[in-house]
Amino acid sequence: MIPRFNATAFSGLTTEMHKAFTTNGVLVLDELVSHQDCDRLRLHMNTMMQSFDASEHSTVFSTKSEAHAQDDYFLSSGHQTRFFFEEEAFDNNGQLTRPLPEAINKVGHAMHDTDDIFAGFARQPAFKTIATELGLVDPRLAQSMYIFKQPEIGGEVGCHQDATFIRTEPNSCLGFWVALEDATEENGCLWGIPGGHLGDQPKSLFIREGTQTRTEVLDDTPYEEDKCVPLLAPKGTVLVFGGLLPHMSRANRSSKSRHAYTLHVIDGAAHYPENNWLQRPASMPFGRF
Ligand SMILES: O=C(O)CCC(=O)C(=O)O
Repeated sequence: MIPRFNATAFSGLTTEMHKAFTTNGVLVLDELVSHQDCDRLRLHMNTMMQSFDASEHSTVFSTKSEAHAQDDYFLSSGHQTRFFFEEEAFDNNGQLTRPLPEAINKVGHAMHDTDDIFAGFARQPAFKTIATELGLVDPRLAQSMYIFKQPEIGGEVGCHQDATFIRTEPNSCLGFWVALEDATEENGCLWGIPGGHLGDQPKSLFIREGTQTRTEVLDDTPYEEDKCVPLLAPKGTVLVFGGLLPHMSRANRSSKSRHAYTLHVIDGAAHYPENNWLQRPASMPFGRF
């Protein structure tokens, strides 16, 4: 069983926390984020949605397909705040089947730099401490997402490793997944394979070539999904996991949403290849905490 730690008064990783991360590849920190902060982020996202005009962009995003990857909208989202829809949010005529706030899949990938509220949240001292104590010499904020996992239509996210999408040499990708609402099996919590992070490279690489992307498979053995365990995350819990941890989430067919905020950090001391999909303009390098 994956241990859980109460992190209300977090001041640094304990030996037990270190051990849990090293052994399982994921650290479960309950109450690291206050309920007030969770509510503040949700409220702010609600305001952001009100100024978004869906008719201008109808990119349908699905992690099951790579069709999205061909789209400039996605490839240029690494330094902007962009909105992506649930796959089932549109009918056959391309019309939204529900109000915008219930149709969005996620917002990404640079709110931690483009928006004051998200910038402040992402730069909270606890995240920096964790990144540093887990060995990142020069932690840099690379990517963030607000994930809605909408009631009834929240799509599944297939098993993957984040180091497929955010590569450094050597691997240094570290994810912070923050439950802004209770994440349960019912509403599509994250699942992970304890100990599945122990290889030295991801099974595949998501490679950018100009305006195109492709996936290069390094190891075609399937993920051992039967070994996945639910990573239950009550509101305020933060899951910390490295780029090699295989993880996934199932579709949300329940009536409850499952909002989450994710931040991915890399080590500025490692090499960030130019064929990563997420490329920043020279004027906007990955920032520090
Ligand atoms: O929140 C989810 O359902 C999936 C998120 C995820 O896989 C990720 O952040 O890498």
